Amino acid sequence: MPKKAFITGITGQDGSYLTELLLEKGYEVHGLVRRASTMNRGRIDHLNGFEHGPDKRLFLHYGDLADSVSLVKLLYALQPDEIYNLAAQSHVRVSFDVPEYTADITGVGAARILEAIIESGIGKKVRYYQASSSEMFGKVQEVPQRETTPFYPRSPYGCAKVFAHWLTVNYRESYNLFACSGILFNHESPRRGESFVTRKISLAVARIKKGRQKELYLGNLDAQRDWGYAKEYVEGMWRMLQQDQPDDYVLATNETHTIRAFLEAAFGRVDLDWHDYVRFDERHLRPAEVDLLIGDYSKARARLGWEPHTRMKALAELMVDADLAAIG
Ligand code: NDP
Ligand code: GDR
Repeated sequence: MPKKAFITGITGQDGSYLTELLLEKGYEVHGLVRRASTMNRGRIDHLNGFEHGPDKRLFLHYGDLADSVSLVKLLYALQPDEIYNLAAQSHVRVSFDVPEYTADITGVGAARILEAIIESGIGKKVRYYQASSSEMFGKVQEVPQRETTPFYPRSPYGCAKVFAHWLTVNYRESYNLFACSGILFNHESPRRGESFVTRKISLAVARIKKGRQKELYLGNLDAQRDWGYAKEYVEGMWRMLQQDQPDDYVLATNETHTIRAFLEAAFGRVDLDWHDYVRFDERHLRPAEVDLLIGDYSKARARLGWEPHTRMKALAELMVDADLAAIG
């Protein structure tokens, strides 16, 4: 019998890479999808051979992290071996506009799925992954940030993730659940949502180069981020659930760069000077900013044998190349 995984957020950046990885490993993959007025499956469309063909191992189920009963019913019916909770309102700036909604989905959503695990009776055998975030570190307390660094979130999103993170620890300790949190630093790819800064930049570079865009409006260029490649990070998620004991792990590159440095690398890829195109728009500023993120992934290296391979410049270049190719 193939192992069975259930993924919330399967239509997102990480969900799509994780689905590819698990299908490659022979898993049967079940994903939770939201109903939307336009199709939201662009990132997993290329896998639809696994939905219909002879090797049918990908199954999509309508549901929502806001709907507890559907989660209990699904988990009871599926009896998965592994659950990856990747769904979230994941945009930090937007979380200031919709704090209650962000708390409900990004925070309480994790409570709903953890309770669904207990209620459906699968708690003894299932392994659970929670998508925690470096955004929980927020205001700098320690550099580089590691598993033991105190949290000081700076956004409704960060606060919601702290709630979900501690609840995961609590269910592990209260119910002996095999529950892990991956505290992942920013990870990007050609599948990154277009409103996150790296993808916004790579897409603009491609459009500017092809004469389809003139300017790029951004906010704070001084923030420093530890950017890795999403495809490599989903491997770390999977490895966490294959250990003998559940635990929490930081995944990062241990390098940090400003938004300016990313601009330099992305525009440099097509021999343009970003100063000629980038303009300031205060709408992209946040009421409170996270100034500096740099992660220490030594625990993941030692226990999981996990290493990042793609650093910022290579990442910027592969994203620009992908957007140039997609524009044609
Ligand atoms: P995305 O924003 O690309 O994907 C989010 C996913 O959640 C989408 O599939 C989305 O569905 C789904 N979703 C949103 N709201 C609901 C809901 N109410 N019910 C069910 N599904 C919902 O995020 P990423 O792939 O980048 O990130 C994955 C997870 O990891 C998120 O929890 C994020 O907060 C966290 N994280 C991400 C990091 C990063 O750098 N990428 C770093 C650290 C943590 P739809 O397609 O319909 O919108
Ligand atoms: P972040 O990523 O907030 O770190 O959260 P984002 O790419 O949105 O911002 C990174 C930094 O860039 C600055 N910035 C801008 N950001 C956006 N989105 N748009 C702009 O125009 C812009 N101009 C400057 C921001 O101020 C910030 O400092 C991401 C998300 O994936 C979270 O879900 C995840 O948990 C964290 O990474 C780790």
